[in-house]
Amino acid sequence: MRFQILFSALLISTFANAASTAHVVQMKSLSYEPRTLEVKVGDSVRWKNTAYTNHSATADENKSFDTGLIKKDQESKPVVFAKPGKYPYHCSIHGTAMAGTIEVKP
Ligand SMILES: [Cu+2]
Repeated sequence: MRFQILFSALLISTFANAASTAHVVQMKSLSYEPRTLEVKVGDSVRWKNTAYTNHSATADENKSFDTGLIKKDQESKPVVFAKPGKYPYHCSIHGTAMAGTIEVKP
């Protein structure tokens, strides 16, 4: 009986770890909301533009991800984060005035 409970708990936690979460960051007039988003390895992030002007989400380092320009009411394709670390990014139009970070936890 005790073993069964333990086994079920193990199964549940295995599934929980395997499931990835789909996050959405909003692009406002000159900011990302939330500015810093914490995700887990394997999670995906989409950027949705709720402002009037075009924005992108472009990784600072080597453009490791780049949504391209997203228009009002449109959203990017999902970007999957496979490695832990901090991924600062900015808007290719507005530069460092519009910046955010994705923090990927193991
Ligand atoms: Cu912008």
